Formats: sequence, C-alpha cells, structure tokens
Amino acid sequence: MLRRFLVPAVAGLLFVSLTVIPLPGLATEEGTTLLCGDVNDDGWGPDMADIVTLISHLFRDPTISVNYDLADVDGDGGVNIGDIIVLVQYVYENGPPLNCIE
Ligand SMILES: [Ca+2]
Ligand SMILES: [Ca+2]
Repeated sequence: MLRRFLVPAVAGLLFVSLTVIPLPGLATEEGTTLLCGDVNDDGWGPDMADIVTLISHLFRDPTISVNYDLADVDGDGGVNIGDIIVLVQYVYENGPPLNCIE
C-alpha cells in the first residue's frame, strides 16, 4: 500500500526541478550552520535530493546516511514518514516552516 503511494510520488519528484529554499540555520559549536531539512547533510536544501534520501533511507536501505537531527523536520523527536510528508509540503507546496529541534 505504502509503495503504491511512494513510487509514483518519487517518480513525480524526479521530474520536478530542484528547488533550494534558504532557511534559518542551526548554529553548531564549531560555528558552522546546519540547515533544517538538509537530510543528506550536503549543505544544500532542503530540496528533492533530501526527500529522496529520506525515502530511500526509511523504505529501501537503512544504511544510506541521514542526519537525524536535520531529518526530524516536524520536531517530534523521531524520523519517519511524517517527516517526508512535511518536507514534500515545504519544498513543493509552500508548506509551513520546518521545525528541527535546536
Ligand atoms: Ca541537502
Ligand atoms: Ca519527526
């Protein structure tokens, strides 16, 4: 059931251009800035690559590297399908602000 939803959703996302939306970052002790929603921790996004990384991590291959602090975009303390939904809404539907725990 879940795959019926996710496979078309991921396929559809692959045809949408990359969108990079600047966010207020999370400051670290080293003085660098982390971006809430930058799931793949590449310093960009959140964008389609972060969404695909999170979907792949949760439903295909848990060994795919994910920054859990930046992936918990709804701030509930866990990383799950709810975070995917919030990320998709934020990136593609002008959804509410992301809420990573600082
Ligand atoms: Ca990223
Ligand atoms: Ca969460």
